[in-house]
Amino acid sequence: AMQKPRILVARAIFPEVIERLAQHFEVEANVHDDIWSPAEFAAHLRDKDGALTTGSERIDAALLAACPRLRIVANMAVGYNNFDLAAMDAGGVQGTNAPGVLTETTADFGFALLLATARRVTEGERYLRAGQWRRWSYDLLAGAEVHGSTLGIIGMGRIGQAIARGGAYGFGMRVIYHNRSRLAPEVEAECKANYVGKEELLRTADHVVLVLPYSPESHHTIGAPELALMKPTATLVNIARGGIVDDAALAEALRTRRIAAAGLDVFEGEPQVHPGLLEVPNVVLTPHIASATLPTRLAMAQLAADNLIAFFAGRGPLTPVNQPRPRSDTNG
Ligand code: 8YV
Repeated sequence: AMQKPRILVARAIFPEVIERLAQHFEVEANVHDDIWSPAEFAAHLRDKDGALTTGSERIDAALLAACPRLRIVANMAVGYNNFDLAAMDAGGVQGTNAPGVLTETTADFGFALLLATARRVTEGERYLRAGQWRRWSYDLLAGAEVHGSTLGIIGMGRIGQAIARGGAYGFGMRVIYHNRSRLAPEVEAECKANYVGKEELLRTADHVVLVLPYSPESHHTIGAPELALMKPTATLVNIARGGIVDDAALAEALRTRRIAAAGLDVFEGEPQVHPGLLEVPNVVLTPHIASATLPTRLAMAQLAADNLIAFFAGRGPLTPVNQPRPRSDTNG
């Protein structure tokens, strides 16, 4: 009889998704969410044909060399900067991500951070909880306008477009965007968004939202030179990836009020957070939760599972991120 493919589920996820995978595969799941070093991850993966990962497991040439049976890694995330695509292409390993299902939820959270940052929501809560609230005053925790302001979006994929629509239709914002490539005119019109260069965006926007994928090219898209271009009243929101922003430069810009405030869901070296960011009051910090609603996380997990099931059924992956050459069979 044909052996079922062996799948590793690298992190604790929804039991119903693991049960579904178990109907198709021989599954080893990290149900207790043990913390694995890269070497331990490799040890669990070495006899597997496929894996479901969550975006923090590095898939590179050394790992592929240790896992000769591996054919596919399905990321339960839209981002896939944990994949070394050149190594996966060369090694014949399919990568898939989980786009679409988290778009609106993640855009919602972009607004949660933007509103909390511009209107100083968490500063206000800390002030109240510390017993400092004695009386009304005209400028107490005065923030920046959101409605009618200029929203600058860097990275105009699905999530960027959802944020543009929310800003334009929900808050009457003037939306400008920068992206590697310009959107089709009908998409620009639907998002009410105008394409501008990065410098113009940084100089003009009242609120800058980062929603671009992380790659060596997008490393430190926002550093000291870019922060220097921004308005002193501007806010910066990062819901993309740590490493898109130079966190040390941002902490300094917040400390010196070079910009007014920032809202950050992702960090360089997370879950570590740059100590300079923890010291300044004008930053809202959240632990990488922009996609965190249970319906959305379930849809992400199901899409990762769908990719594994379709791939091993010979129907091809649903949401591939590379086109690997076929891997030579080394099962013996
Ligand atoms: C995930 C994310 O929660 O989709 C992404 O790219 O960053 C988040 O939605 C995280 O990657 C873990 O899966």
